[in-house]
Amino acid sequence: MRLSAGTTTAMLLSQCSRSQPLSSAPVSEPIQFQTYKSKNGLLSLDLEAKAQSVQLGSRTANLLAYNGKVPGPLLEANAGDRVQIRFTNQLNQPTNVHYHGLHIPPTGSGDNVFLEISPGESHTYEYQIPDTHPAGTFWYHPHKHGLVAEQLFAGLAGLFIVRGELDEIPEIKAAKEEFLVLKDFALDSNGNISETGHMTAMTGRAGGLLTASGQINPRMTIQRGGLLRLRLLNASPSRFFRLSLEDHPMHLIATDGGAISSPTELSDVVLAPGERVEVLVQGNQAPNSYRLINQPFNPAQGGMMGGMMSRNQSSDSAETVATLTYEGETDEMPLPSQLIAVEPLPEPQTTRQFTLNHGMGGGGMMGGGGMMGNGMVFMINGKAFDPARVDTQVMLNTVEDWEVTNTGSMVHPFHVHTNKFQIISQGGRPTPYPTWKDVVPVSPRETVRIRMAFRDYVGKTVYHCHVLDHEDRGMMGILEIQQA
Ligand SMILES: [Cu+2]
Repeated sequence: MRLSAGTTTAMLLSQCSRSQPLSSAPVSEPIQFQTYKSKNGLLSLDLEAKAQSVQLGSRTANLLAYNGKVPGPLLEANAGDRVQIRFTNQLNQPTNVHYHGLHIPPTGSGDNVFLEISPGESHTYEYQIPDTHPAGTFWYHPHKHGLVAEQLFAGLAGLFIVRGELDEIPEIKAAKEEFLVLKDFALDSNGNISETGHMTAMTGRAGGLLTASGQINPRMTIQRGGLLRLRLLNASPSRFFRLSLEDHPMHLIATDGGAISSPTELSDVVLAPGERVEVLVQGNQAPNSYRLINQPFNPAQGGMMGGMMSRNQSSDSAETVATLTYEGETDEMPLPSQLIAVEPLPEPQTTRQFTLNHGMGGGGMMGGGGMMGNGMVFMINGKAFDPARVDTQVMLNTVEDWEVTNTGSMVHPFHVHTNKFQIISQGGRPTPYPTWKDVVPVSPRETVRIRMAFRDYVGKTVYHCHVLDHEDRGMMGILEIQQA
């Protein structure tokens, strides 16, 4: 799969990274979250989206926040719990809340992205997390079509942790836990979100200020001999991250949809927008400081777009996103040998094709002179999103393969709501072992084959590109899951 392919690139990168400038802000305070946990099987809270002044390092930033925090509060529930979120929209534009990665109903007051909550209005989200739901790192963010990139870029995102079987594995239970919400910002001299310029039509908005859980280069600690469980979320609307931790390999234990079968050692991790991983780090080095480094990563491949993307993302040098320091000592904790078995999905009944591309509004495909235009439209199978059209109908309790082909010039991270999937092959290479995913980056000229079982819920949901400017400009389709 992609992660192991990334390892090879990482070895090349680590060779060139030594000659590359590395910028590090001073190490700041440890990460602190406002946390809401479920009690007696119920996670209940008020959640408000509102404009808010927030401190980002030395800058005061005028952002949009959930409950005054950027990132929003950390929500934590167990498989089987009920969730009640009394949401109020105090923004000056419509919004809603998407529960990214959760396997819950896409309809009613569940993970319903067709809801539109007007300024000043409230809505109570109410649903049950199934008993069989995997433990994992999920998140919530706005999903009102046309405004998603703008609202997420301004700060509206938070973690939603589901606890379960993975958390009960003794080595994992004993590990210290850190939550890194990786997010870029672009601020003008007044601390307002800057105009992101004409290129965002193409590449998606990105900024040069990199934050980890709302801080710049926060301190994380590990005990000598101990284990650190790092949960990483890329909550940026279009920026990719390529992360490595100095002198410490990362041991992958979970992908988007939960645990993998056994830990896999990685020298670096690539995260497309929307993706998550969980890794274990062993405190087996000298008790110094070690930087978690983001290498510049260019998601556009080849040609002219490559140069444009790197300028737009203004990250020509590697940057420290967090710093690991040693504190205290413990008896040496081993890595777990087994996690949660991931069974391959059964053979599909149906195979479908999806083509990702872009063009100019009004029909003509993009020409050399047209690519700066604001009329850029992003499409799936030649069609831009239409809320009144069902693009794909599937039957409940069936398995399908989707072949997603990118005929455009930028990477498109393909995301499906409601049901997670397994990557069968990528660019013709079979995936070495199954993992649970809900976002997969599809490179230009590449086909990715994913396999999905439609379980438990009927109704309309969506699939889309997680470069959210692309989604807002049409790269989304409606999936209807029908009762057999
Ligand atoms: Cu895209």
